[in-house]
Formats: sequence, structure tokens, C-alpha cells
Amino acid sequence: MWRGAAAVLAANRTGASTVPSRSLYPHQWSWDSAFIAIGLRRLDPARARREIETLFAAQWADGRVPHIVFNPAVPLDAYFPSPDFWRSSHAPGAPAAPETSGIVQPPVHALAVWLVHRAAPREPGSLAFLARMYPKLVAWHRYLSEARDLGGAGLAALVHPWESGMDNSPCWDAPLARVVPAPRDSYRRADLDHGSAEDRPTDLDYGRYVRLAAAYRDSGYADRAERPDGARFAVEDPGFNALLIASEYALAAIAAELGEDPGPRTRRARELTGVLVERLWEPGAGLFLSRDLEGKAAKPPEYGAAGLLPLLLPWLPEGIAEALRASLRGPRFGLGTRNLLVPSHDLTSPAQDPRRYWRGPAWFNVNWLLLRGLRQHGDPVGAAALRDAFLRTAGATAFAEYVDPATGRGLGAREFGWTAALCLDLLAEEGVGE
Ligand code: 9WN
Repeated sequence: MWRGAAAVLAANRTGASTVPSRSLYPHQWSWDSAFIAIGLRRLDPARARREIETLFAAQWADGRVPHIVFNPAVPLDAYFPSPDFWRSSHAPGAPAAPETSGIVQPPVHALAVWLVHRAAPREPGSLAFLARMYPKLVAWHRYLSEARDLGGAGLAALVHPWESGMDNSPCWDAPLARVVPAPRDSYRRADLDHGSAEDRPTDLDYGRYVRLAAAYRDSGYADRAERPDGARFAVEDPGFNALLIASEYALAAIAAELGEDPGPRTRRARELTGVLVERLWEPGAGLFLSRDLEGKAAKPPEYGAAGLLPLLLPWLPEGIAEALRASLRGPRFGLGTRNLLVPSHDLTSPAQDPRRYWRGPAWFNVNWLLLRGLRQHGDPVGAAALRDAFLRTAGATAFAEYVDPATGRGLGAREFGWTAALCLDLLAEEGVGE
């Protein structure tokens, strides 16, 4: 398995970075690269450092880290939306090259930087890497906490469903329902050349994604610009913000390693945890919910796996970690009863679909994060069972992009970057391959 996972990362390597999938996603993606680096640190720490530095070489002047860094050698029609859609090099503050998208993805990077360093703290390049990354990570977090504080309470808001990393989650159905889709003949979907239409988002949802991205681009990627009716989306997502807080703790550790005072960053992480709880915790459900900043939906709320991710955080008010662990095993997520792995969406929701993109299948990065959460909050037995299911399922599906959470059947792309990388990470814990 170690050799198989390493071979995937070798095959997906393009120059200084790694693509999520040769067929479906032939460029560099932001949170994929963070997870890939977390695996690469077990194999080749210098390559892990390069993976992250390549991504941050495309950081914008306002601190944002774009969700895609395009490879100029890949034909324009290999992935949509392509660089000629985003037109980043004409946008204020974006680098002249490479071309990038203008939206972001969950900020798991500071955590990745810290874990990469921890894997080889005495390697000559590692401290210098921390020192170079620290101001870039600070600028990235500042962008999220200032420009993206659209709700005014301190949390980062998302302006496009793709920013959650959980693109097609039913949590976005209500806020997306207000968006007028771009006409079907105004763009060409490239994903359907490689993925099955039953697994991928519907045309209606895709049209809405395109419309939102185009409106954001046309505003010059200005976060507070007024966008037209039918082209607005602003939500606070518990998964994105939990990762921001976990990364704030990582920044505190990096600061200490560099001889700076970690106090302010730790305090900020705790403060933000308080805001997360105050705004998004739903005690009746035992889960965090997203908050729609554009209005209230008539429909009942949807419970997604993002609402479990705060389990990652070291400090939570009393009772919350226990409630999250109970939700993981309860009827909504069925871990250890109906499911081998944690599904992306509530099993009891009518919107649940065990095949379709982020509407029910299990993803390996989400399960890796929850595994850390179980360890963090005193459930080593549950974490060990999840680790076992993770490795077996990833191995049996040729490192699938996602799987049916009950049967483990592979779905989406195979030889998927973060699936292989996170296997390496979990295998290395036992000394395999080290
Ligand atoms: C849009 C690359 C990315 C992941 C996301 C996943 C999917 C893209 C798409 O693939 O999103 O960013 O085209 O569907 O949802 O989490 O980072 O692997």
C-alpha cells in the first residue's frame, strides 16, 4: 500500500507541485496541496515544502490564496472554468503570472506547514521554510478575517460554494436557490468528459456556480462590492472556520518555534472558537450549522459533515465534543453502525444521495480530519477503527476520490492525490515506509 500510494504521488507530480487527479483536475488546487503536503512529509519533506511554497507563490497582494493555480502547459479545454474565464492576471493585486482562480478554499495550510516542519524539524531547510511561510500565512489569515468578515462577527464568509471545498453540499441548496443560472450554452463543462453525470453536480447547480463566479470576477474580486440580484451568495461555514481556527493554533506553534510570542495567536484561536459556537452551534442537533448571510431559508436546515469538523479544535465549551461524537455515531452519520466512513451528508435528509458529489459519499480528507478530532477528544478506540476502515477502503478502491460510505465502493476519480497522501500519513504512524 505504501508503494502504491507513493506511486500515485509520483504519477500526479507536475514540476514543483502535484495535481489532485491527472484526468479530472489537471492543475494545482489549494486545499488538495495542503493535504498532499501532509502525506509527502512522510516520503520527502523537501518536496512537501515545495508543494506548499509553489501554491503560495501565487498568493495575491491582499493575502488571498487562490483555489486553483493553473498550469500553462495544460490545454484550456481540459478543465472548466479555465484561466480565460477567471482572467486573474487582469485583476487588481493578482500576480501577473501564473494565472489563478479568484476564489479560495478552506485554510488548512498553516496546519499543513506545521505538520510538514514537525516531520523533519532538524532538516536544514525546515526552519527557513517556517520563517518564509509565517508572514504569508499571517497575510492569508488576515484576508479571511478582515475582507471576508461579511457577517461582522469575526468569522470568514464564503462567496461561492466551491470555497467550502464541499461544492455540491445540500447545505448550499437554499442559498443557491436564489441564484439565476448562467445559460447552459454560455460555457462547456469539462468535468463530464471524465466523471459520470450521476456522480457529478447537476447542470442546474453548475449554471449557478458559473453565474456566481462570473459576477465575482466582474466585480474585480472585490469582497464587499454590491453584486446584482440573482448573483449573490454569502455564508458562514463551520468546516471552513474550524479549519481557520485549527490553523490559527498551528500559527501559534510556528510563532513559538520562530522565537515569537504565541500568546496573541492562541488567544485569537480561542476567541474565534467562542464566536463559532455562538453563531453556528445548534445544541438541539448536536452539530454546527452554516449561516446564510443573504436571508433566511423557508426550508429546514441541512446537516453536513462540515458541521462535525470543529471536533478538531483542542478547546471547545463543555459538552460540545461529546455531542459531536454522539452525532458521528447517531442516525445522521451512522459511523460504526451503518457506515464504515463518515458520510458527507446527513443520512436522514431527503437530499442525501450516497453517490452524488458531496451529497452523501465519504471523502478521505474529511475522515482524516475527524480522525484527528476523535484522538483530540479522548476516543482512541473510535479513531483506530476509523483509521482501519480508511486504509482498507482507500486500498481497495485504488485511492478513489470518494466512496459510498456504507459499502466502500469507489466513486469519482481514482489515483486521487489527497487519498494517497493521507494514506501515507496514517501508514507512517506505524513506522511503515520510514
Ligand atoms: C472545483 C480538486 C477539487 C477539490 C474540491 C472538490 C472538487 C472542483 C470541481 O475538486 O472541486 O474546485 O471541479 O468540482 O469539490 O474539494 O479541492 O480535487
